[in-house]
Formats: sequence, C-alpha cells, structure tokens
Amino acid sequence: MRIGIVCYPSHGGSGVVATELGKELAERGHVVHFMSYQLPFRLDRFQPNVFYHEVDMLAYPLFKYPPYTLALINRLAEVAAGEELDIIHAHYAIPHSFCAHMAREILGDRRLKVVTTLHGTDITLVGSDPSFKRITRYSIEKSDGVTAVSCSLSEETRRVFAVDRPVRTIYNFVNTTRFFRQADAREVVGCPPGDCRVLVHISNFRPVKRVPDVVEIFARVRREITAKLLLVGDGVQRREAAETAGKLGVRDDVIFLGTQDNVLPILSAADLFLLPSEKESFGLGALEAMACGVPVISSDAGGLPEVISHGETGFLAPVGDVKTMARYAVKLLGDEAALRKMGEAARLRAREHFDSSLIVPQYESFYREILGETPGA
Ligand code: GMT
Repeated sequence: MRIGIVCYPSHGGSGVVATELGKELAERGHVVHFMSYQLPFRLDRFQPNVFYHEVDMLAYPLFKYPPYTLALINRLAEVAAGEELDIIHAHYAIPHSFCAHMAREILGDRRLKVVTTLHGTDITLVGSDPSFKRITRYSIEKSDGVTAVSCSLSEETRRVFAVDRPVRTIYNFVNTTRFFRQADAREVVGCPPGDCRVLVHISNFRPVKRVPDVVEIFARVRREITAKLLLVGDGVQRREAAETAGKLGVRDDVIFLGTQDNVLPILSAADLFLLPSEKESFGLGALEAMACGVPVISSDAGGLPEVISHGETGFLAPVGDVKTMARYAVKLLGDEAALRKMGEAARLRAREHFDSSLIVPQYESFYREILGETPGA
C-alpha cells in the first residue's frame, strides 16, 4: 500500500505513534510518505520506503495568523496525487483529519481514502471545545475509517460527538525488541545502583498532566526513602513543579532534564514511573516504561486502566489522590522482590498485549478493509 501519514512532528504521543507506525509499515514493505512542518523527531535515520515532505509556507505580512492548515492541505493534495497514495492516515483530528478531507475534495478523488486516528486531547479537550466541535465531528463523519487508541477514548468519542461512524479501538504499541532496559543506565543519569531509588515522569508538562502532583507524590516518598525524581519534558507547569519542589523541601532531589529525544536510557534507569494525569486516553510514556520493566503508578483516568493492570504491573488511584499514590510507591520501592516482580510483569504485559508485532497488523487489516480488499469492507 502507498500510505501518507500526517502528524505532529514534535515530542508528544500522537507524533510518536504516527512515526513508529510509519516506520513499522515501511519495514513490512509499504511505501510511507510523512507530511508535516518539520521532520518528526523519531524519524531520525534513513530507512527504505520512508519519505518525508515538508510543508512550507509563504510568509506574507498580511497574514496575522499564518494559514498553516491551508499550506498543509495544498501539500497533502500535491503528495497524494504525485505519489499516488491509497490512503492518507491523519493522526490527531485537528487540523490533520480535516486537512486530509479538504485535500481529497480538491483532488475530487474518491479512490483516495482518509483514515483518522484519535489520540485523546483532540477529543477530550480540543475537539469538544465549541470552537472546534463541528469541524471535529465533520472530520470523524467524513473519514473512511476512524480509530481511537483505547476503548475509553472510543466510548468518549461516541458520547461527545454522537457520531454514526464506528470507531475502532487500536491500542498504541511499543516495539519491545528495540525498547528494553539498557545496561549501565544508572550511571548515565548520575544515580549509581544501590545509591537511591529513581522515579521518572515524562510529559509535555501541560495542566492535564498534573506535574505538581508528581512532585508531591515524590516528596512523600522522599520522606521515607532516599530517591531522585527525573522530570523529562517541558511546558507550562515546569515553573509550578519547581516551586512545589522548593516548598516541599525536595528541590535538590528533583532533576529537570528538559525535553529529550531519546528516553530509553532514562527509562532504563527508573525504578518507578509516575503519571497522575487528569485525563489520559492511553499513556504511551507509561507503556514505554513498562517495556523497560518499570512499574507505573498513575491515576485511573481515561484509558490508563486498560494499559496498567492494578496490583500486577503498577497501581492506580483516583485523580488527585497523591497520598494513596505515594503510599503505593513507598511500599513497592521498599520491597526489592515485589519491585522486581512487578517490573517483570510490566515488561511481559507490554510484550503480550501492546507489542508492535500485534498492533501494526491491525492497522494493516483496517486499511485493507477500507480499500475493499477484505470481506470486512
Ligand atoms: O499527552 C499529550 O497531551 C500529548 C498527546 C499527543 O497527541 O501527543 O497525547 C495523547 O496521545 C497519546 C498517543 O496516542 C496518548 O498516549 C496520550 O494518552 C494522549 N494524551 C492525553 O489523552 C492527555
């Protein structure tokens, strides 16, 4: 198949999933064309069957708001026609799915199919806002196929948008043959083994991630156990997180690593991953941690209970209940055998339920259905 993928190139789950999917599809012999305003950060090395088309745009003084989406539509139409794409797979409804529909309108080519993958905030925050709701519903209804990354998000989409289109759940994935705990990672992050416990949080530091809660959980753990907190990412809650750490007297043990392209060495150094989000459709960072044998303590928001098995691969608690989350963390970190067992279970769950070898074929057969190549069409 000849597949166009349009996604956000920056750090964030939807771009990671889109990029990893494209790479896996290319390895399986499909031709994949990425389109975005910048090279997706995980598209970091040459690979056969993978092509990248940058969306460039005329800067003109009249434009108060540079119309990126129009330039994107233009590029999508150009690439779809020039490369004879079968499918445009839009990751994140706003604006990618809408732009794919507009590109198809311009081409007047009903043979070209549009698949939309909903990732979370495109439904729960952005798409459900009145300023984008109609356009999001339109994008879902006009798609030839719609997927969501968890059952929770599929249900929320149906509830919020009351759409007739079926929404297929295809879980996010991790390639566990490439994503596993690296040796000597502790030294890399400056926390030699045996020295102390390492807790990690990775996100875009938006309010929905509740980064100050991460710090508060850590401060409670720190009262009982020698530990460091590695915070990976950047965003509006960074300052508040630093202030919280200062107020709680743990500023020296909280290390802000900023945005990182390669999280594998950091996850490999972790004893525990924290994700106390307000909303979380899936929690790709948690899955990548699990693939590295790291248990996760998270809120029970959205799709997190579908990823983390409570009491087996980590622990879940209600949003904002930092006391309970900290209690779970202290108990687990204080019991080496239990920590090891849970880490092994986490890795096993990632391999048995969310490995790319299980999930990518689901996208392939979904595409085939949509192209009318299988009986499910
Ligand atoms: O976490 C974010 O806010 C970034 C966002 C994105 O689109 O990059 O993540 C969403 O998509 C990820 C990939 O499917 C999911 O793993 C995240 O759970 C989801 N974030 C939220 O629902 C808040």
